[in-house]
Amino acid sequence: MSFDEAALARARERVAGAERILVLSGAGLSAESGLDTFRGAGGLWRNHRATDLATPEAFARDPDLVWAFYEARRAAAFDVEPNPGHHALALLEERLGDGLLHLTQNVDGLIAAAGARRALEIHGSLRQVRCSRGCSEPFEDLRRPFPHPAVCDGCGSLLRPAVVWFGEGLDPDHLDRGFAFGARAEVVLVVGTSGQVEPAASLAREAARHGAALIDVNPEPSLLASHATEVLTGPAGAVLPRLIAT
Ligand code: BJW
Repeated sequence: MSFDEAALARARERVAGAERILVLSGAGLSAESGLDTFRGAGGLWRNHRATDLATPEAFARDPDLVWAFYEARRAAAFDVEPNPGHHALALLEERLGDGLLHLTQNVDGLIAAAGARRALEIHGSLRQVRCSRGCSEPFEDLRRPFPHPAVCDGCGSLLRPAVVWFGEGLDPDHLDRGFAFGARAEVVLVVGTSGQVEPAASLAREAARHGAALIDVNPEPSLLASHATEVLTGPAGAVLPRLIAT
């Protein structure tokens, strides 16, 4: 870990003094649980272009390929445990109650497994599937392997993972809540995201624009670091427990 202790002390003071904290997390939060991130060395996209796997067009073209990718992701996510970074964020939620809003881009369910009850999964969940035509609500299906091809009871269209692909809108309620909360947050804590994907990154940037101190926890520089009040260069599992310690 290479951040300086003074930066950690300043960030800890901001977190301890804040009544409203917006958290934006990404794949790096789950890296220490053993899950791959998307970009960078060893990332999930290393053998494929994102557009070959994570778009509705890709699913329409080759549902078997897309399901094979998600089958592997589901198997990995269902087999791992939350790490100290997830537990620290769950503890912070318990401490702040309605004063904390956690928007996670992660689809692995690990923040809930750590005991956090109210994190919003803004890119969906690997634990759920849904009708690819959108005729009904997503529902939980943890079967392994998922019996693809399986079809929607309502309309007979293929079932797909209930995640948000490129070109698809996020839940407007999640966005409204995120932007509204961020506009009045004192701290926006950004953990384990490259900040390359929109509109997730804007949720953090907008909070900072409205005056929140942005604290970025990441072993590598992220696109959000230039907006940061404090950059804590290190892995979430090591940094977060110290950041929230009282
Ligand atoms: C650690 C660590 C450790 C490692 N501890 N850290 C504005 C401008 C330009 C483009 C757009 C725009 N608005 C919308 C777009 C288009 C597009 C987009 O963002 N494109 C960009 C790539 C340019 N966005 C969309 O299409 C979104 N929809 C939308 O906006 O709808 C309206 C609209 C449509 C079309 C046009 C305009 C508007 C939807 C985005 C959905 C993203 N979906 C995915 C897949 C989800 C399902 C799945 O999981 O398979 O979500 S893509 C993938 O990226 C996944 C992630 O949630 C997301 C973010 O990645 P994340 O979490 O940041 O991971 P990495 O790998 O990038 O970074 C990991 C970080 O962790 C690194 O920095 C490491 O250093 C760090 N790290 N170890 C802490 N131990």
